[in-house]
Parts: sequence; C-alpha cells; structure tokens
Amino acid sequence: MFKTETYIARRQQLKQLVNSGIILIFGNNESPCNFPANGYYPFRQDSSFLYYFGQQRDGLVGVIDVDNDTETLIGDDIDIEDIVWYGSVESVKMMAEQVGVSNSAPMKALQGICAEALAKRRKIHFLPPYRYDIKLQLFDLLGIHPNQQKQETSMELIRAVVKMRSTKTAEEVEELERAAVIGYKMHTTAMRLTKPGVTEKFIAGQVDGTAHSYGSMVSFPTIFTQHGEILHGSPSPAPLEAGRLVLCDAGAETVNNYCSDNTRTMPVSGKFTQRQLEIYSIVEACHDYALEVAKPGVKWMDVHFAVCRLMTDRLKELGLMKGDAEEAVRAGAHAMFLPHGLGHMMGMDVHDMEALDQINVGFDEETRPNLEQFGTNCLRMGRRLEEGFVVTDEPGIYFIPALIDEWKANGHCAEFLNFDKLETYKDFGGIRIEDDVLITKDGCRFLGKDRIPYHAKDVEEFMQHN
Ligand SMILES: [Mn+2]
Repeated sequence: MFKTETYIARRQQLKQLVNSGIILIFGNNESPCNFPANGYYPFRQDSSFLYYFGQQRDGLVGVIDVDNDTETLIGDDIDIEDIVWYGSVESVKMMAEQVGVSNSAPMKALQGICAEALAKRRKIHFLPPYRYDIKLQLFDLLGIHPNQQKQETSMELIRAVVKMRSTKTAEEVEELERAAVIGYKMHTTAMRLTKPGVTEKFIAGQVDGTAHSYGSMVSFPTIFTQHGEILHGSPSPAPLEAGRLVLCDAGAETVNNYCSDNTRTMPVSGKFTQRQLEIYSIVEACHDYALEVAKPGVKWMDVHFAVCRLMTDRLKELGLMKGDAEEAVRAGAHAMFLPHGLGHMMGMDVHDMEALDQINVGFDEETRPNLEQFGTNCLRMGRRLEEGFVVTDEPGIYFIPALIDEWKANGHCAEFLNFDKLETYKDFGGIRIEDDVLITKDGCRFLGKDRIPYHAKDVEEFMQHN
C-alpha cells in the first residue's frame, strides 16, 4: 500500500473530475474455483478499487459522495468463525482510517445509501462490472439488469479514472520497476531451463512459481510454447525439440499489483539457425525502432505503423513481401506477419484498465480505432503519448499456416505477398520480443534495472553459460 496521503489526494482529484452525484467503486469478492470455499488463488482485488481505496480484502465497496464531500468504506467485519480459520484481520473502520476515509459502515448500509440517492434522483456513478457477483449486487442495489449495466455505467467516471490511472506517478513507476525485476527473474529462469526434452508445462510452471515467490501472482496466464504463431498459446505437455523456437510471454504482479509484461523467443538448442536469425533480427530492429519514435505528443498508432513499414521493408529483402512498403501497410498486408498492435497501456492491469473498455483507454476523440481492417482492428492503443504513460513495445513476426492458406486462396494482398516463399515458412512458428516502456519528458525508456537478454547474440550467450 502507498502512504495514506496518496489515496486521499487521488479521491480528491476524482471528486474534482466528477461533477456531482455518488460514486460507487466495487472491490472484488472471493471467486470460487470448483467449490465455494476453494477460491481462485490468490485473491485479486479490483484495480480501480485498489487505486482509490488501497485495501486488499474481499467484500468491500468504496462510496464517494461528491456533493456532500463524504467518503465511506463499506464492508462487514469478519466474525469469530473466520478468525478461527483465517486469523484476525483489521476492522473495516481501521482499514478506512489507513487510507484516510472518515466513515465506515456494514454492507447492509449500502442498500439504504443507494435507495436514498435513487429517491432523490441523484446520479449514481459506477464502472463497468466484469464479475457476475458484482453484476447481481448492482442489480439488487440499483435495479439495473446485468444486460443493461454496461450502457448505464458512467462515462464521466470512466473518463476520470482513465485520465488519472494513465499517468504513472513516481511511486507507481517504482512499483513497476519492482515488477520488472520479478519479470527478469521469470524470463531468465525460462532461458536457463530451456533445452531439448524439457516440457513446455514444466518450464511455464517454474516461471509462474517465480512470480508467486517474489510478488503476488502472474499478471496474466503465462504463454510458453513452441507454437509462437498462436498468439495466446498455452503451455502444453509436449517436450521441447531441438531446432525449434520457443516463445515465452510472461509477467508478474508485485504485492501491490503493479505488472510487468515481457516476451522473449529462444532457440531450444541454444543457437538460432540462419533462417531463424533472419526473422529474429527484423523483430529485434522493430523492437528497438519503436524506442526511437515514441515520445510525448506522438500518436502510438503512428509508432505502430512506422514499425510496420520497417518490418515490410525488411521482409521485402527476404523476398517474403514485395511492392511499395507504404502501400502494403496501407492495404494491411503486413498483418499476415503482425496481426496485432505494437503494444498496450500497462499499470495495475497488464492491459491497463481494459475493464473500462479499450476504446476509452487507448483512443480518444482525435484517434479512433479502425475496426474494419484485419490486424489494425486489434490495436489496443492509438492515442498520443504523454509523459508518465507506460506502454508495451511488442512487435512480432508469425507464420500462421491457416492464415497463409486463407489469404492465398482468396488472393488477399497478393500484390504484396510472396505466397510461394510463405509456404516454406509454415513450420517456422513465431517470434515476439516485448518490453515495457515509460514515456519520459522528451522520449522514453525501458522499465527494469537489467535487460532480459534479447539481442540474438546475448540470448545465445546467456543460454550457453547458464
Ligand atoms: Mn503485452
């Protein structure tokens, strides 16, 4: 938890950004895995609740009355039975004090607060719920059916939260740096263990364990797969095979739930083949190029397309693409290789604030998403960068057999793609290199004290010596 003043100041700012009414910020409840008392472990608090109310316990709701300038932490104190099983925890009153909230009340008080506000036709602001128990709770409190809740959420509150959470303060950057340190340990663990015969699942388990050992959990399910061309492929029980590539996309959350998100792609045998090296060096160049372009005022979408043009130029040299690079990118031909965006915001959520809807986070009035073009429609972020933003820089090149077949069959972007050559890459897999970038006053920098090896030579050297 940060110091009390941080939470007071954040709520103060929120009250200035939201004109009037009552703001409800729901914390999460324990979520059952296979029976009620066996919850998903560890408990994950809602990030916006954490941002404004800081407390990690389940079953809490923060209430901010903007017009009367009062704040209340709602929740039930635990009883003796819970104390017997789980140990005692602080009272809700004490938890409220720790984050500078003057009032606390039991959960049953929330119904009264909402009923009174509804009777007076006051605006009740809430964020889009993403857990079903909270949807039911909202239904009980406000009478809004779960199907209608998304459209009844407060855009005013969403905009305020996005505005505040997008810019990371110094104390948040420190947390992100801590997450990066755990990320380094995760990825070097994977590099150390990667060799023929070891299973994907075994290494993924060790990577996950590293996150749990030093922080609170993984920031998303670990991707560790020889099928790097499957963007979110899960680790399988298959043993690693010499000659193939293996892709590791993994991140940690600190105990305060700030995230890291990195990707490395390694040769199972410890040495890249010439063909792998050719593709790898393009991704490497794209990864580094993004850093040259990204700075405050530049649209992330423009960084994305600058990288796409560089990738296209380099793929032309290999004979995989052809024609005018500018036109090829405009036609979306590069999406054969890079069907996703260059990166996304990162913070307390690995896809930061995605629960508030990506269009509200990564885009604005000026920069709208292109939902028509394959690949471009996957951009999670397009808007102009600002100092304090944290984004991921994650170019990749993938050879997806089904996509090659489909585009070849219907001649899609045929003037920019060399399908005969593509055929010979169907067994290649995929390569992605990802790091987390902090936008600074006049440029940007990587997060993390030590770089996880990513230059081809460094990866090979690390694997040889560890
Ligand atoms: Mn990512």
